[in-house]
Amino acid sequence: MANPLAPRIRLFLGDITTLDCDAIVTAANAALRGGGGVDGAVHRAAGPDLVRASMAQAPCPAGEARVTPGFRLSARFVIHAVGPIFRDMTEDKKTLAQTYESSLSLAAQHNVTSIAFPCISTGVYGFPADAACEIAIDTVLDWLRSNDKPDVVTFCCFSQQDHTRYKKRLGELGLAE
Ligand code: AR6
Repeated sequence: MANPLAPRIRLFLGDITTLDCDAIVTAANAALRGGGGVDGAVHRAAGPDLVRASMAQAPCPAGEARVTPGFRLSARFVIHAVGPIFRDMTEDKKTLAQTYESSLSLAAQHNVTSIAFPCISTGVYGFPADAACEIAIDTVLDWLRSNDKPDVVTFCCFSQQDHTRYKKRLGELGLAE
């Protein structure tokens, strides 16, 4: 059965920096100084102004997010979201959900129309991918049920495995494309 939120959810496989979204989220560290993984790709694509703008807003504890311009990216904004370094499922689940909520809240404050999320914390931060997928989708859906902005949320998966995982979960919720 189709989910009424279906028009507001997209799934993409590939590099988040290529997306034509109003805001893209990067999986940052607390110092907001750039790094590897998706953060490395975002900083390379945005150019050196990004690290100056992000570090000026550090530190950013896990569960929180900060916003900067997108500089050379086509995205108007980059949202620097710091997920938990995985240690304990009960605690870190809450922090990961807060990371998504903080990003969505900042996006709404900036009237963002479309936003793309990578799979936060599932790379070097080691969060188990199945649980992270469930938290990401559930938190975004909860937000969209009670907020008009952002209009559209894209889950950006970089691996085929993540894409399959998200597609399955979204399909179970009547949200597959
Ligand atoms: N586009 C979309 N997703 C990507 C891309 C890309 N270009 N490149 C990698 N991913 P990670 P974390 C996926 O390690 O676990 C950085 O050094 C990747 O496949 O980037 O939150 C930061 O500065 C994975 O699914 O982020 C922090 O120090 C997901 O992005 C630390 O890593 C997240 O993996 C944050 O660790």
